[in-house]
Amino acid sequence: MAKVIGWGIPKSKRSKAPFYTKNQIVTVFDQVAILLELDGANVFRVRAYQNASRALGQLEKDLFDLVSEDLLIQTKGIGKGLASLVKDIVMEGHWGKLGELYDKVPTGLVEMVGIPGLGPKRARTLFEELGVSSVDGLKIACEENLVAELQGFGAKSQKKYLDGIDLLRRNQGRSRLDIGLGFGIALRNRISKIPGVMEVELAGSARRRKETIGDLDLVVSAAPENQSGVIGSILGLPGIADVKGAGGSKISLILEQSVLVSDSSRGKLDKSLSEAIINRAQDSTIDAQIRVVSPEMFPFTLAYFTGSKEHNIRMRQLAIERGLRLNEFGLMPESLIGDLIGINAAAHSLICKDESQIYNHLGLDWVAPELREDNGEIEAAMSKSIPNLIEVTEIRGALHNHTTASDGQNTLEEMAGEARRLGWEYIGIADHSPALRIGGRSIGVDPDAVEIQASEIESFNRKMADQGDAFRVFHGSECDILPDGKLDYNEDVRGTFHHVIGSVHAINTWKSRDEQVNTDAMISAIEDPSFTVLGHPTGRVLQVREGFPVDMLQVIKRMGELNGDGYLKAIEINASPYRLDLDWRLCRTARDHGVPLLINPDAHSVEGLSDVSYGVDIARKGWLEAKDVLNTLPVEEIDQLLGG
Ligand code: DGT
Ligand code: CA
Ligand code: ZN
Repeated sequence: MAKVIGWGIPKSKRSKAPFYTKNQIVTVFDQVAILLELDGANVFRVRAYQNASRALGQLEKDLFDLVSEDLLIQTKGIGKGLASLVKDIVMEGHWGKLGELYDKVPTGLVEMVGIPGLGPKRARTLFEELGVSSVDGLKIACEENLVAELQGFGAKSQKKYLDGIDLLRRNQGRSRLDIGLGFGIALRNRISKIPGVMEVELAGSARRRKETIGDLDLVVSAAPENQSGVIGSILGLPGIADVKGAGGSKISLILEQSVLVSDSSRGKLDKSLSEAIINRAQDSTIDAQIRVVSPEMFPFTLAYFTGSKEHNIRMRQLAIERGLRLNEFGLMPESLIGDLIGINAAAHSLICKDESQIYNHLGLDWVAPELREDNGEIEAAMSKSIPNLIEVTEIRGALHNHTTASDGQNTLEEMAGEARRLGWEYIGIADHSPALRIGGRSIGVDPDAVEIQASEIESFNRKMADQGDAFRVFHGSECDILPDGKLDYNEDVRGTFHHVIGSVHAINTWKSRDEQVNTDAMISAIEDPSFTVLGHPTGRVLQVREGFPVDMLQVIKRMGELNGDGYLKAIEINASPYRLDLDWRLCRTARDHGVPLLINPDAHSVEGLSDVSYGVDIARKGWLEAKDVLNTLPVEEIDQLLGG
C-alpha cells in the first residue's frame, strides 16, 4: 500500500523492550479493524481488534508490566490470540502478519474511509458493486448517478459523499485548532527546555488562531555558536514520527501524538484541556517547520512566519514607502544594502528587540497575531485604534452547558463544581429540548423534568446563598428551533427559564432548503419573546459538514433592531473546537449592529468547560473586547439581564 498519512506500522525508536507504546498499538489496531472490514473479513475478527483497542486504551496499569508478568490475557476484551500478538509487539517489536494486511488493501479504499460520512462497510460495498477503489473513482461514480441507483444507497447518500469529497479535498492535511494548538504548544514547551534556546514562539496560523491549521511554524532563537547543538537536540525530542528535512537553520518534522503527553500548558485550564486534546488527537499527526535564528533576527523571522501572507504584503509595502526593505531577516534601509540580499543584507538591519519595534518603525502600533489577516488591522494600527482584545481571564461564567438531564456526562453539581474551580461566578445549564432525537429516541428534557431541574437548581442556589457564596446556577434551555421557525416546548414552559438558547438541530432539513426560507424561520424564532441566545448559528461541524444556508447578515440586522427595542437577543460563539460558530469573520458585524456576543463552551462534561479558551481565541480573532462579550459581566449583572 502506498502511504496514507498517519497509516501504517510505526517504526520503533527503541533498541530494547518495550519496543512500542500502548498508544501506538491502539492506533494500529483501530486501523487494522478498518482494513479488515475493507478487505471483507468476518465480523468477529474485526470486532476482536476493535475490542482489544478499546481495552488497551482503557488500561489502568502499565502495558509493559502487564505483558512482562503475562497478565494481559486476564484483561477483559483481549482474547488469547491478540494478547500474544501484543506481547510480541511489546517484547520483540514484531507485528505478525499485520504488515501484509496494510500492503494488501488498496490505498484508495483507505482514503475513501476519510470521506466524512463514509464508513468501511459501505466503502467495501462500493468497491464490490461498482469497482470503485479511490476517492476520485467514487466522485465519478456519484456524478454518473451510479451510487444513487445502488441498492441501499440512494440519492441522499450520493449527495452526502459528493459533499464529503469536497470537504475532504479542502481539509486535506489540516487539523482543527485544538489539535494544532495542542501539538504546537507541547512542542514549544519541549523546545524551550533545551539548553542554549533563548526564545521560542509558535508562528503561522496557530499563532493567528485560525479555526484549522495546515502546518505548525516555530521560530527559535539561539546564539550562532549554539545553533547546531540546539538543532541536534530538537531532532532528538520524543514525539517525532519522521524528519522530512534538516538543512541550515530549517527543520521539517512530522509530529505524532506522543508529543502531547504531559506539557501543554494553558494556565488554569491546563490539565483537563491537555487530556481532552490527547483524547481528540487519536492517531493524528501534524507537520512542523522550525527555524533556528540568531537573537537579532528573531523578531523579524517571527513576524514573517506569523503571517498572514496578506498582512506581510501590506507591511512590506509600508516599508518600501519608507525606503526600507522588510523580510524574515530584518528591516534594512535600501540606501545601505545596494545589491546585497538575504542574510548579507541583514547585517545592515535596523535593530528591533521585539515585534512591536518593527511595527513602530513603520508608523504602526503592535498588532496582535490574531488580527493579522489584512482585515483593517493595518489601518487601525496606523490610527492607534487597535482593539483591547478580550482575555480568557475576563470570562466569569458561561451559559450553554449540558448535564445528565439530557446528553451531558456530568451532573449539575459536578458541572457547577468545575465552574467554581475555574474561578467562574456562575454557570448556565441549557439542556436539550424534547425535539432533539438521536437514534430514534428523544434525548431532551420533557416538561416534567424541566420542573424537577428547576427545583434542583433553586435548592442548589439557596444552599450557595446560605453559605454566603455568590456563585449562581442559571436555568436555561437549549431549545430547538423547529423547521417552521417555532420554538420547542410551549410558551409556559419556556417562560420558566432564565435563558433560552435557540439552536437548529434538524440539519438535514435545513440543508435541503432555500436560504431565504431558513433565514425567515430563524428570524421568526428569534422574535419569540422567550428567545435570548442564538446557539451555534450555522450548525457547521469543522471538517465534517458545512452549515446550512442562511443569510446571517439579515439575521444579525434583525437581532440588532430587537436589541435596540430593549430585548436581549445575543449570539453565541460556540467555543467547541468542532464548531467555532459564529465564525470569527462575522463577530464584528454582530457587534457593529448592536448584538451582544456570548462565548459558550457547549460543554457536555466537566472537561468541556475549558473549551471556552478556543471561543476566546475566536472572539479575539473577531476583534472583540471584553465589553462586547456578555459573559465577562459579573454575576449580578447577568442576573439582572436574565430577569432575576
Ligand atoms: P497554514 O499552515 O496553511 O494553516 O497557514 P499559515 O499562515 O501558517 O501559512 P504557511 O505555513 O504556508 O506559512 C507561514 C507564514 O509564512 C505565512 O502565514 C506567511 C509567511 N509566508 C509564507 N509564504 C509566504 C510568501 O510567499 N510571501 C509572504 N509575504 N509571506 C509568506
Ligand atoms: Ca503554517
Ligand atoms: Zn448544546
